[in-house]
Amino acid sequence: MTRALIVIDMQRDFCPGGALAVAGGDELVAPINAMMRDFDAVVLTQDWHPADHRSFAANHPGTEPFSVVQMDYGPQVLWPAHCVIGSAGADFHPGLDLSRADLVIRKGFRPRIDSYSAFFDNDHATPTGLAGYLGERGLRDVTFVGLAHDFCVAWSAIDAAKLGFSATVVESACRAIDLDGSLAAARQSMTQAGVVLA
Ligand code: VGL
Ligand code: ZN
Repeated sequence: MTRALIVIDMQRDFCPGGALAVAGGDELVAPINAMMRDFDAVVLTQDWHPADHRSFAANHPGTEPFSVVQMDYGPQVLWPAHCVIGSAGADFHPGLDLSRADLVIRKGFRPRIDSYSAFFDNDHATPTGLAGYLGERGLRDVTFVGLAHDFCVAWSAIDAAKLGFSATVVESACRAIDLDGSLAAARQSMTQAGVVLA
């Protein structure tokens, strides 16, 4: 038991028609379902925000979505409200095969801090518990797919590599938001961190 597939944020709000839609996000459902068979374990992440979350532009009067503000943990992009706890938009895409998922990691539920990575909040310090889970199960080789390539997938893969996991991103099974060159920057950061881009 060594290889885990980590499926990042395959939720309605990140797919076409959703509140923070990533172009082509729904195209990933079938290939990701097919990939699940090839791994010893499957973990899903679920972006899961309270309505008053500080990553939402609506909670910073006078700001627009996709602008950047300074938070005490660093710069933060302000997003349209998305993946609100209990809303339909927070559900997984209805086509995603949930039967193979051993674990669902929810993230972003603390109102004052965002959490792109499956491993840590955006302070890079508050853990989600995923590293402990993978470690206890002996899953040292982790492959990332899902949404969005340049935010939650990239931050997760970089943290995995920094934590000593063997980390791969299957780029054909990811789609990007691509805000001001964020995909190119994310790919460079991933490569620098030792993430394999497959
Ligand atoms: C994500 C922005 C805000 C992601 C989540 O899944 O990449 N991006 N929340
Ligand atoms: Zn979010």
